[in-house]
Amino acid sequence: MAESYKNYIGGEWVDARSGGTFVSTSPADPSDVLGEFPRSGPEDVNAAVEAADRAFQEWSRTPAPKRGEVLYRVAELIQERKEELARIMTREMGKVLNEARGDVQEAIDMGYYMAGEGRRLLGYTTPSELPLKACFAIRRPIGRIGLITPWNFPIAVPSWKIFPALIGGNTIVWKPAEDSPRTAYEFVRIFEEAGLPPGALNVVFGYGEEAGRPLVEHPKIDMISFTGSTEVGREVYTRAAQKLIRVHLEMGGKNPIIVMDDADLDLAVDAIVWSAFGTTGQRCTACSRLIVHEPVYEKLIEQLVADTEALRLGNGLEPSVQVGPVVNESQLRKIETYVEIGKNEGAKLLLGGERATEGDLAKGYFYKPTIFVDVTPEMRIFREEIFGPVLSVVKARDYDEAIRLANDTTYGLSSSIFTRNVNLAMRAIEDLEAGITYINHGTIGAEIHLPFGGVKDTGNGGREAGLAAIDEYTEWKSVYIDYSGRLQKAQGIE
Ligand code: UN1
Repeated sequence: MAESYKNYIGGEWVDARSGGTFVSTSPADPSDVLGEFPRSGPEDVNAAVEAADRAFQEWSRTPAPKRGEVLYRVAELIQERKEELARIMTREMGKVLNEARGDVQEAIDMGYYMAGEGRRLLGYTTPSELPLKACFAIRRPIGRIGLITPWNFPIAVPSWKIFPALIGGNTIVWKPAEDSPRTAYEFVRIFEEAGLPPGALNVVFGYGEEAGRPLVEHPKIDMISFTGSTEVGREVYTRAAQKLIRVHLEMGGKNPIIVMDDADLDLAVDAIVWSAFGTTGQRCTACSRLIVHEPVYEKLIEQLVADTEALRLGNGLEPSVQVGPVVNESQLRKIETYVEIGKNEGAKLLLGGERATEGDLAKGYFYKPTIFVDVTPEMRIFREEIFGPVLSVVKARDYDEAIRLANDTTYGLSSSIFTRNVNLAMRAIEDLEAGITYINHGTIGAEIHLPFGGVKDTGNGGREAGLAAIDEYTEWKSVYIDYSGRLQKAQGIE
């Protein structure tokens, strides 16, 4: 029997009103069950939003430095439980233990960072155009915020949203991905233990259509922050537009690495392997397009294939494993479909291109790291996000062509160039159309105190993490204090 877990609403642990449940299992071995979770619907979402609404008065009026103290305790507890959380994460969504630790570390970092923001939350003062009048701008909470988060960073990504939302004085209803509810549960327990007031953070488990959609549409939800596919994000945006609320979207990527002929090839290969096949290619920042300057093409590919072939697949709990399973069966099918599409489009499959089924791998959803060459920009494997261990390689004659190819995408999250030429590196920072550009580093590994997000169809203009997070989760109020004792009209009106 699977252990059963509940929603967290107004500080109480409760079942779904319908009594429905779903089960979370390990992608490395589906017989390993992580628990049974409430399959929430509109009534549960409504109860959670009402709880967030009731909690708002108190939490939003708690001085920000005091809110920060709660966040600080949360970060400390995550730190204490880092290993336990990482192990549950690896079991539940498959990423290798080392990477799961990194995922938890992002939450620790974000917790401390935003706890400190409680003593800043800086606004500004500025002179008035009139005498005897003061002006300043302050940050106010937005209200009740709905969060919808993915399974691929089941603690890090929620932490990028929850910590800044809380420090800003908002209350939250969170709908975590149905593929990583147990990890979400463990995370929420820590907020409870740290003494966050009831209702400030509520969690409803379940599916997008059943629980996510009513959250987006709920009249008392003042903002939605969503990380996931561009397809779903577009729907969230459209529905939320009816209510004219703020929507933060973090979506797909088709992130390129450019390797120029003067690059350190050993370094480039290490970075490509890490960016394309780390987290089994399931990062929104993963490198899925490699653009290689012709003179080093043969050499780079040879080395890349050798290193990729040597990667060890398996259960991420084993320390020597480098690549875990993909998250579930439907994701596995999607990858298989794209590999067939790539072959039919005429790309040349150099490596992988099939499930890995040796020994224990047969139990789980393992897919061999896959490399396609002779890819052209029209091909779907060059254009569409696969979210798996599939890398498409193209050749470029020179820097300008490499940039053109890199930018020939509807996405714009991360990007990278390997070159020792400082002029080219600086030009690439200007030329690459992306929210993140790395020089001599792969496309993954963003740090939490810098803005994170992308251009084009990757987002809708916002950024999370860094100082940008404070802007996302607060609203500006401008204040004018006239101490002249007479009616002074602005804009010089007599
Ligand atoms: C994501 O894939 O949704 O930059 C987030 C990175 C990580 C975060 C990825 N720090 O790869």
